[in-house]
Amino acid sequence: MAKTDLFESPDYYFLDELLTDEHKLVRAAVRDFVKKEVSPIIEDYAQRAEFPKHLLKGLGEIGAFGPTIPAQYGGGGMDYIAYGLIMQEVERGDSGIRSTASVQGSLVMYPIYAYGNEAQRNKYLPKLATGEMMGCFGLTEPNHGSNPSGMTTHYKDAGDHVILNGAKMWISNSPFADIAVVWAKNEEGKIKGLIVERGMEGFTTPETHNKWSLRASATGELVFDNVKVPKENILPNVEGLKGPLGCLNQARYGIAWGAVGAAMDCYDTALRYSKERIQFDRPIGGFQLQQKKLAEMITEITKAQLMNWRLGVLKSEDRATAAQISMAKRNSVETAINCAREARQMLGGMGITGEYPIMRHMMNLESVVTYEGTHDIHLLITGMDVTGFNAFK
Ligand code: TGC
Ligand code: FAD
Repeated sequence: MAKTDLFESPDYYFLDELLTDEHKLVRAAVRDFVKKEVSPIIEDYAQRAEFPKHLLKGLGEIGAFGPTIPAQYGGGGMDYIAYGLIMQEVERGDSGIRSTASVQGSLVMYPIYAYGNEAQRNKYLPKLATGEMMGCFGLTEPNHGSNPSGMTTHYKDAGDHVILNGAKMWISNSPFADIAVVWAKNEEGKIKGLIVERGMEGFTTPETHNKWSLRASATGELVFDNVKVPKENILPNVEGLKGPLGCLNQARYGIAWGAVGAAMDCYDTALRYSKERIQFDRPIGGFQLQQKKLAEMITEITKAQLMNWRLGVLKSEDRATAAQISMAKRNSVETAINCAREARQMLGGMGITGEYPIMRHMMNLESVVTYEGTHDIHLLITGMDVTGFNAFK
């Protein structure tokens, strides 16, 4: 049954005063889209473990694909606060839908824009911006997750094309993507990015089933069995791990905002419930233990909102460091998971049902805390940044 979305956005420190009119307009359009198109249907799609493909066109229309890519390539040409707000609002609806937008904008459009040539930009970016063409990003392999530098997917020169072999796993959007930005080693062992197109012989994308998390997002593998990739599909302007990691900076930034959106939804749901649910002849919001949960949630959400806003300013000025982005991604996801767990308890038995969004957010966030660098990896990045000692090697 379609659900009515009663969300009211928490803004305890009047952060709206820091936003421009344009930021507020962008946010309003996305919030409206989520209330009308995502919230009413997302629970059913998640229960059925199905990605709501019909949302792609609308996501393109609200500017969720490539908000910071210049308008001449079909992107939104917006700043990073606008990008963050879009991700916040989309993930308020569902982390899986935000995943699709993150992958498309930050992990497919960004590398084509930043590392591609003009022909590649013109061929792919406008269609990716509207959602007419969808992409995915292949970095992780069965034996190389946190340590992508060990990847074994590789290609060999064969004249006007290369021959690609290997496999990627845990790839968001892979089952329906038209193209994949794939990171693979050349004959010198250097990591390069290639655009692999659906239909190329030897390229398959089996879907991954039985997920308890991100059920409304399609995840799969990328398998390359002697795939002939034209040389014109190799991204010319980057080499080495800094290529994919540069894309991850963009996506991790979006997740920092997105996860706070999920936290805001959990808080808002629990706050409303606490005022309506009567036990011992009074609303449960009147009990100190429930107030403690709500007070701690809004405190942590407000801290994360402030961190995101400041990071957005630094990012728009091109001053945000990768380590600052890691800190925000890690902090926001932790905040969101803790809010989801507390909010779930506040709803008692109702908290485990699909009548409310909390359990879905909670399960989704178990992926969000793992992908784009695990909680541990981001902690070690902060540790390395502050001490100067590398704990990875
Ligand atoms: P390391 O030796 O430190 O660095 C290798 C080269 O990369 C440069 N670099 C960066 N460049 C840009 N941005 C960053 N964040 C960078 N971090 C490092 C570095 O300067 C060096 O450049 P150069 O020129 O000297 O070669 O690399 P390492 O092998 O020790 O690994 C470091 C580590 C562990 C931090 C990194 O590999 C890592 O972040 N691992 C986590 C892997 C990860 O996040 N995977 C994500 C896969 S994609 C995904 O999950 C999508 S989910 C999408 C969704 O559905 O929303
Ligand atoms: P591992 O690297 O095997 O880690 C296992 C555990 O060991 C973790 O707790 C980790 O923190 C810990 N660990 C590892 N190294 C260290 C260390 N040095 N010190 C301390 N602890 C350590 N990847 C893509 O390329 N594209 C995608 O679109 C994509 N989408 C995804 C969607 C979903 C739903 C999921 C779940 C994953 C997705 N991923 C994607 C993969 C994701 O990025 C990886 O799962 C993640 O990087 C972790 O790799 P791993 O699962 O192999 O875990």
